[in-house]
Amino acid sequence: MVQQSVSIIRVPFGLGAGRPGSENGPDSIMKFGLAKKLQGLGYDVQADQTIRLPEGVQSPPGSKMKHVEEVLAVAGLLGEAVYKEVSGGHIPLVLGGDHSIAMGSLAGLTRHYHHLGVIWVDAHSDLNTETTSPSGNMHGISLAVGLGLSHIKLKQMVEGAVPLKPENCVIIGARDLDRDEKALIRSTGLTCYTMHEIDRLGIEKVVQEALQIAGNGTDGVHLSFDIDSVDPIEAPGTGTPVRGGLSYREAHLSLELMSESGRITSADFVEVNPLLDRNNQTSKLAVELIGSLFGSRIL
Ligand code: 5AB
Ligand code: MN
Ligand code: MN
Ligand code: MN
Repeated sequence: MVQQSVSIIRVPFGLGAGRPGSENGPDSIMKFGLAKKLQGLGYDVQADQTIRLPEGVQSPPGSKMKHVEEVLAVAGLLGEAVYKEVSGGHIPLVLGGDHSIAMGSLAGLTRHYHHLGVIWVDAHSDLNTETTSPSGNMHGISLAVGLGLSHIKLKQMVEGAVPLKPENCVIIGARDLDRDEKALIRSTGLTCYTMHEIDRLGIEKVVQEALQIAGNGTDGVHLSFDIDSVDPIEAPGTGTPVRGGLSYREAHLSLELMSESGRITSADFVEVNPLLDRNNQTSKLAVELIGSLFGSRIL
C-alpha cells in the first residue's frame, strides 16, 4: 500500500466568530497529540504550516458584516495552501479557527476538484448571507459563500475556484437554523439531516445517505466538521453551543463510517475554543474524532 500523506494546516483565526478563543484551537488540538496519532495510523504527516492574518489587514468600521477583509485575506492564503497540498497528492487537514475559514478550504479545493461534494457537520447550517445574517458574524455565512449565494465569491479568494452544487451538499446535525436559512435549504434543494432525522433514522443511515449524495458524480468529498455539532456535554469548548447534539458515539460512528467509505478527500475541524473549554475536553475530543476519520478503530 502506498503510504498516504496528510498535510495539517493550522489556521489560528477567530475573527469570524462573535467571541474570542477559537484562534487558539489549532495549537490546542496539536498539543494533545494529533500528529503522533496520525503517524500511529500509518500516515506520513506534514504539520509545519500555519496560515496567519497578514499584518495591516483591517476592515473599515461600520459595516454590517464584521471583519470581512480579515476573513478574505486568511481565506485567500488558506485556499492557495490547500490547493497546493491537494494538487500535490496530499490530504489537507485544516484546523480552525472559526468556521469562516472553511471558505478558504472550499476555494482551494474547488480549484482542484471541479465537482466537489461537501458534508457539513454542524449544529447550524451557516447559510446566512450578508443580507440575512442576524449577527454580522462571518462564520455564519461560509456554506452560503461556498454555494455562490453571497456577494462574496470563492473565486475572489482563489482564482479558478467554482461554486458548490447544492445537490452534492449535505448538512448533518442541524438544530439551530435561522428563518432565512430554512427557506434557503428548501429553495436550493440541498440535503439537511437535522437532529430530528438523526433521532428517527439513526446516524448510520444518515451518514450512508450523506456519503451517497456528496459522492454522487463528484471527484472529491470535503468534510467540514464544526465541533458544535457534538452535544455541549461532550464538547463544551465552543463559541455557539446548542444542546441536543450528536452524542459521543454518534460523532465517532459518523467519522468511522466516513473513514470506511474511503470517499473523504479533505477535512476541516473548526470552532474548538480552548478559552471556553473544561479541562481541555473539547480539544482532546477533536483529536479522537480526527483519529476516527483517519481509520482509528476500537479493535
Ligand atoms: B457556526 C447564527 N446562525 O448567523 C449566525 O458556529 C449562528 O460556524 C452561526 O456554525 C453559527 O450568526 C456559525 C445565529
Ligand atoms: Mn459552523
Ligand atoms: Mn456551528
Ligand atoms: Mn460555532
